[in-house]
Amino acid sequence: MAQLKIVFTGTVGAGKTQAVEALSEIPVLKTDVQATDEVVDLKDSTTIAMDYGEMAISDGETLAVYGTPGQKRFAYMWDILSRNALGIVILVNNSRKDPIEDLCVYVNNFKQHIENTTAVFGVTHLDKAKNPAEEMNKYYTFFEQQGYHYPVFPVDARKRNDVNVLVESLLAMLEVG
Ligand SMILES: Nc1nc2c(ncn2[C@@H]2O[C@H](COP(=O)(O)OP(=O)(O)OP(=O)(O)O)[C@@H](O)[C@H]2O)c(=O)[nH]1
Ligand SMILES: [Mg+2]
Repeated sequence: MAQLKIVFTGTVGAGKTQAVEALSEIPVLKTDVQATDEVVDLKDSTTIAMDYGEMAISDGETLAVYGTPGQKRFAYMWDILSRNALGIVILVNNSRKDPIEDLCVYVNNFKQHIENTTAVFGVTHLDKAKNPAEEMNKYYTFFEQQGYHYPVFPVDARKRNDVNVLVESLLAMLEVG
């Protein structure tokens, strides 16, 4: 039987590895190495190939949860990991200089996969903002302007409940679809 899988993608430091760790019921297979170049200012390690975890969903089925690398130099993994995924979760690090531009990079790169399946969006690092609700408004407005009918949620990738909302929402959309 084909593996049921979803894929977390998005910018460097958005919390993809953290999200897979928050969700997974098995020890996460990680390919993080010590960060170099511009990533070093953000955090100690970065994903070079993938994160892999698993979680139980309804009917005793297992959902495979993959995280992609964020860095564009490892972008060849994006397509490989997304093949046959049920849907894509895009995480956006709101504390970066231009998170909407970041978001566009991933929407464009995963366009085909998103069109063939579906997507949900999670905005992370909102706790660093003075007014998180106001920050969220810029995403809602942007989605409306673009005609994107995808859910977008404020999330903290360190919190399982937050990340689970993304997964539940993606699975619910697939059932409806
Ligand atoms: N303050 C804060 N920290 C967060 C939030 N979400 C994630 N983090 C932290 O931000 C860092 C994100 O790191 P990773 O999970 O390695 O990010 P990644 O998206 O896998 O990054 P790459 O693999 O390098 O592309 C971790 O230290 C998380 O604990 C959030 O909402 N707020
Ligand atoms: Mg990572």
